[in-house]
Amino acid sequence: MKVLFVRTPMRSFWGTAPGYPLSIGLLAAYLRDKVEDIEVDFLDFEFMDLYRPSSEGGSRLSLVKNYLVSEYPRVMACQKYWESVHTDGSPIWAKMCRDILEQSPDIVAIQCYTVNMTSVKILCDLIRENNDDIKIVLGGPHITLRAEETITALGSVDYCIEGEALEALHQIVLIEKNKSYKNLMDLPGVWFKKNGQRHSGQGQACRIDIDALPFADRFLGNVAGYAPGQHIFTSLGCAWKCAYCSAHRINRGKVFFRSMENVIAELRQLQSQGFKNIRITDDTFTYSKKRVRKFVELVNSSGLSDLEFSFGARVDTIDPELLEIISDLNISYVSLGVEAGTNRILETVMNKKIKIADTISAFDLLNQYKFRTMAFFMLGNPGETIEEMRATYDVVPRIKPSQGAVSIASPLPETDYEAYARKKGMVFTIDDYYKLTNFNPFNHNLSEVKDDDLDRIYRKFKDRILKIQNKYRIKSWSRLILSNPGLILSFLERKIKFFKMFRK
Ligand code: B12
Ligand code: SF4
Repeated sequence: MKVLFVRTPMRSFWGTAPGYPLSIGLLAAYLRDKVEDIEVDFLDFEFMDLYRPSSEGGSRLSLVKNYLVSEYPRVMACQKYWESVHTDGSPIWAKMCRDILEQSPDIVAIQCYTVNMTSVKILCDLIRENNDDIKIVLGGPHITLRAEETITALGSVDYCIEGEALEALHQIVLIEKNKSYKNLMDLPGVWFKKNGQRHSGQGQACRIDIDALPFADRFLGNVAGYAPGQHIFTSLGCAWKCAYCSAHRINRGKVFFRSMENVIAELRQLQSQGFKNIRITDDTFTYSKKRVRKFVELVNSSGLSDLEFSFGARVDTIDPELLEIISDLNISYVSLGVEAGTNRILETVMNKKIKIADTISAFDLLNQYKFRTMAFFMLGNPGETIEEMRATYDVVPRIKPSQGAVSIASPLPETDYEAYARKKGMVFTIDDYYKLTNFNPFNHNLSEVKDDDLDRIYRKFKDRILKIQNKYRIKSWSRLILSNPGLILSFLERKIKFFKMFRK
């Protein structure tokens, strides 16, 4: 029995080195642990050489120039290419299908984020056109949010797993291995079709004991090309309910904590495997000071102090006591969602439960303690005016982040932003979910500002961020190269690969 995990490309369209997918590593390790005689593999199409006609992105030379002068033209060229492959019958899908069939899997398990869903549909239909026997299983955040819609819209798919997928996938593998269908209705969260009718097992599966899970497999697929570092979680889920985010829906508002001893055991394994940069994926790592203190103590007493960590925090969890605790940790940067510059957007529109004063005092403190920071901003929020966007723009020099990123708000499924978009007549389905990237001001503008104005502000914002970023990059590259000269080679390799994609 062979299970082939698949990820369709997304970030590679923008030339960003993708990270190794933690959830696929975990699912693979779980299956190997539970099922005898199983072969598990991973085809990561983020590493596909995407053929890009010069008419779509400009010549190689202009691209290099754009890359150096301003990020904006590059981002727009990439967005245009992304849109064209979803509408023009691009040959990349047939190539993916061939690559999958060449591996002769019994089950193809595809990871689904909303922005990938149009490509997932194209790919599943192609697999089915060419092969009747392979079972196709879908899982991931989009399926957790829209399982019924997906199984209804995708005739080619056999199973959709809503929510916690480890045990459900294990059971599907056993059923397919033993060719028996008797238990399907007993599987919580599993959607399937029988005799043309769709069915679902009872309810959504709950998270299982996370301390009992095997550690994620870190070596599936094309390991050499991934962005340096590995992801790890110490908790799953989020207790807040921000209007643009679906994290709280995915875990139904609950937060599941992993014991710090178990986290440390996995970190030891990562250290022994040669990983140094660790990114903690928790929605809010700083949720509990008590847990953070324990984490820092255990890292330092377990010979792990050479590891470098980055993590996400809410600005309202940053205070001097927390910063004293994490001062004993080797931190590359702390990520924070700044999002907007006015209390109206933060509180009324986003339901962030923070004020702009909280953001400013958090950054002042982080800067005072000399932590490097990564700030995330959003433009195009529901009902946002041009003055409110300006206020967000003006926050950047006030808080002085080390790095930043700006997105156009997108109405993701099951969020309040989606409800707002629908009221404005913007309804997205599987055929156009690809439009929901955070990079395009023209596809899903929820603000009061005209598309062209939003585009202009977005462009200015990107330039401002790029300036900060360049300063930061020079500093951190020098630091990295001094500590690991081999990295410069792998960086150059990645950049050469990226520019080659643009050659005719
Ligand atoms: C960490 C994280 C990232 C990391 C990924 C780290 C990594 N390399 O693994 C980074 C920063 C790279 C990232 C990027 C993006 N992310 Co993100 N991310 C998260 C976060 C915070 C945690 C995800 C996680 O790893 N959880 C731990 C794993 C074990 O649990 P899980 O993801 O729930 O997975 C379970 C099931 O979903 C399922 N499953 C997952 N994959 C698969 C695959 C198969 C085949 C099957 C059967 C099942 C299955 O099984 C798992 C075990 O039960 C979530 C928020 C959240 N709390 O869920 C957002 C979240 C998933 N991200 C989101 C988004 C939008 C993105 C981006 C599109 C952002 C962007 N504009 O670029 C990209 C897309 C990345 C991609 N396609 O490759 C959205 C997804 C919403 C949606 N409707 O699609 C979320 C929910 C946050 C939000 N804004 O609402 N992300
Ligand atoms: S934005 Fe952050 S704090 Fe808000 S709901 Fe999402 S994960 Fe939670």
